[in-house]
Amino acid sequence: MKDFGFYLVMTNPAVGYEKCAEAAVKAGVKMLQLRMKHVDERVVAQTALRVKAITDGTETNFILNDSPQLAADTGADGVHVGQTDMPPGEVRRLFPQIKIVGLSTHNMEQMRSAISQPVDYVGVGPVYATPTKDIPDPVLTPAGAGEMIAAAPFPAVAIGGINLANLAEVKAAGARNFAVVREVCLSQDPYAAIRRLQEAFANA
Ligand code: 3NM
Repeated sequence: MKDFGFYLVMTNPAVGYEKCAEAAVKAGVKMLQLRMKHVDERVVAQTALRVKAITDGTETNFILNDSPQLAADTGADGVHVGQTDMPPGEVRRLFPQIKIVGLSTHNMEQMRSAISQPVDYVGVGPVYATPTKDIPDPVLTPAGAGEMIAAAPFPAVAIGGINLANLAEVKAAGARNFAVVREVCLSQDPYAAIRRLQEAFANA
């Protein structure tokens, strides 16, 4: 898989999941993740089907967080798993119809392990402190994230506490892809928030 630049992770968008997904598609975002925590599986499935309807036939890949089964059931383009979810090799074996498999990594040891697994991309975080995760891993700092990114033979996505103000520092550390939750999901105008981030990253 090629580098994709900006990756939007949707958790509780201020304007709702559908409007936020529409903004991402309009802005040409290549990777869009649905990340609903502490929500009934039926609600996740319903929301996933609505997001999929919005991304279908566009250049936006729809990635579901955590659950390979639900990703397969809803026809998502991909699934993103964490270190305690189903391992990527098992996802590939059980759900060959899922095109894209991503894995979170939080330190160099996990990156080394990811390199021996059938993943399309990895998350690298948290670059900065973030309240978005219930139990965040230790902060990597841009330099620490940069070392992990340099070791990755596939796209690596910097995540955690990234915003317009620190984006240039993240790029300078070696990130070619980055993801945010709050910087877009807290906005009443997600399209404008996405465009600002895309432009700032391109110009950094
Ligand atoms: N994963 P925000 S940090 C979903 O370290 C997620 O893997 C992380 O949210 C990791 O952009 C994180 O609001 C939260 O800080 C990112």
